[in-house]
Amino acid sequence: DDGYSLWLRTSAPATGQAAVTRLGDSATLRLAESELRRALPAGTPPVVVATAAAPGIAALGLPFVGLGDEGYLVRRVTLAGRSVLLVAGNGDRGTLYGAFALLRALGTGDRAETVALRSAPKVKLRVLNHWDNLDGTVERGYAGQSLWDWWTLPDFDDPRYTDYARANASIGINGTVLNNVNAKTDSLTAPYIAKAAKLAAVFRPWGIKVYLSARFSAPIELGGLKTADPRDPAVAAWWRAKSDEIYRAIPDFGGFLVKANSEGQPGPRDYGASHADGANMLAAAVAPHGGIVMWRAFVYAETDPTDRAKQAYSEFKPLDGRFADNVLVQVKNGAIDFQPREPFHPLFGAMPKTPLMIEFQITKEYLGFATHLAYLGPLFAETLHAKTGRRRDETVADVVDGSAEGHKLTGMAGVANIGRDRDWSGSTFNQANWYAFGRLAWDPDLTSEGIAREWAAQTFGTDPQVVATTTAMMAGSREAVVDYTGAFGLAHLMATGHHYGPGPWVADLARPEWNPTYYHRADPDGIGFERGRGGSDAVDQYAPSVARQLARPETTPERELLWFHHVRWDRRMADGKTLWEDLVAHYDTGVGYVAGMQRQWDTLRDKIDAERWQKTATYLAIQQREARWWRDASLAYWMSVNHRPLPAGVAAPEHDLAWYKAQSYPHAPGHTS
Ligand code: BDP
Repeated sequence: DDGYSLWLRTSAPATGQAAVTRLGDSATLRLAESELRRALPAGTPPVVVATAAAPGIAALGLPFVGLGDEGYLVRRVTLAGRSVLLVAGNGDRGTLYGAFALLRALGTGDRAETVALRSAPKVKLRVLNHWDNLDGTVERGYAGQSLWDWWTLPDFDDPRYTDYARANASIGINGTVLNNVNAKTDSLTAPYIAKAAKLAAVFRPWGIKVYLSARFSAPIELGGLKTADPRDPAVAAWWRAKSDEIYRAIPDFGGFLVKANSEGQPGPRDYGASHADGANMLAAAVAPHGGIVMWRAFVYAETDPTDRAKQAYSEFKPLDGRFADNVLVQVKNGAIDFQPREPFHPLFGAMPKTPLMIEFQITKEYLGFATHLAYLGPLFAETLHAKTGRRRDETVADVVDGSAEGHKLTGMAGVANIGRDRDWSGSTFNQANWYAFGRLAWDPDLTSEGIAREWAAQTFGTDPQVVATTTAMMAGSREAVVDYTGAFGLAHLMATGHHYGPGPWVADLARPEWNPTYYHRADPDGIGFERGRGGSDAVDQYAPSVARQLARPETTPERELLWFHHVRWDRRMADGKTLWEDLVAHYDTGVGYVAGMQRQWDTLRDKIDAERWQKTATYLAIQQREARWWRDASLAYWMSVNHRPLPAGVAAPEHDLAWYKAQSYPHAPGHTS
């Protein structure tokens, strides 16, 4: 088993298939029918696939109200005198999601006789962001080349495009941004619009819309204009015409994603205009077609290096209320950059008049690439379930799903970990992160444990030992990465360029906030970035109650201590040990967790097919070696700064600091191009 089937394993034997009847006809309903036919176990009661409007359904009096276009019901009903299992939504897409939900329920142990489901997505736009380049490489992608073969599109319809759409539909993803946020203008030229249109046609019946990352300077580069100033009528007219052209080819085109004035990308600030000016100009271009703009808040300017973590808030908070109705501001889960642990971004809850989309990174740029086993469900859920302090019990999820302010346009974006590797995501367990993103985008209140169980049962089968063991491995795996790369809220400690291994000593990069030393601020006495009131005062970007808690080290959760405070190495921690002792212990806990996963995986050797078992075992061995590398290199460096001995009984780093500093991996995967 090469992992190609993801969590969608066909269980129907060739004979004895369940009876599936379809009421109504559309490409999407036909897919719902065929998905059930291919996977329903023999012996399932007769199934009827329909929409609420089909003959005979309304008379059943089922609770379709509130399900919207995408929600579904699965119920045992009597239809024309027959007892059947009805799978139905108000619209075709709801029915398709219902079909997948039924298969998921059966695949995780529910019985067809008693199954009853009713669900609607809480978030409207559930979108993958592909950081895929037109040359086939993927920025920070660790699962091979891009799935999109731009060269042979639009002629060649690779069957993988359909399989991709099917997998996404099965977890409720309804949008995909095809190209990198570091965008090239070529993607907006006629040939590339035709290529995107082909993908849109393949994805459409699966309920997936296509979006494009737009390069803000395109009116200059493609249109021959002298400026891309959003206030210039010629610029606005160029984007209107470009949008009209796209919509002629892709009538249901979703809209644009924009990275502006960030890491060298052009944007409205180049002309003294604001992010709102830029976003609204593009929004006006797509509005007549029902399109939207996802405008990223990921900005940090060279001119203000005092605290990078404060910049997005400083720039965007004053713009609250100034964005057009069809704009979402897309905010990373944390204020810096997808680190193994970040406190939730202070913008969540701080821009009540603006729909904020949350952006997670599914690809593990800072969590060991494709090789390390790190289940991100806990990372996603930790942010979504964090309390903003703005209103009683308000969570980040409430802001994202619109319930906090009544926003109807809502969204969640995930930077995809999908590539051409046979197993799509570089490893079997990475598939779980794609899966978890989709499920949480559908319902941000789901638990990461529940999602892990669902995924494991569908991926490896319902054998209780397999499910228990794999989910136990997954449960603490992200925390293990936190531990062996740097606990207590340390962040941005990675080497330069490839972001793979450790580089806490790096201090010589051109901009201050590119250097790990900028973030950890270790000195002989202590470590951590002071963001309290005596420091950068980033804490006051949070709601007053949260800010009060974070302002002092004594009341800051230990897991975020060094993110918010510079404290002494010999500070007493909750467990009575010093910070230094505890930090060392966490490195060992992280390394030990990986060894534990190896032992757990060994017990499944006879229960999992050889190919998936072996690859995972090999990757765990790589992870074990590299966790040790992170630990040893980090400890060697911290000791060179604090001149403290290791606590008794702790193993010394294998090599000296110079050795770790000398390691370089210029050809590590996932580069920027
Ligand atoms: C950083 C990545 C960089 C991306 C950037 C972004 O290292 O490759 O372009 O995020 O989100 O984490 O735009």
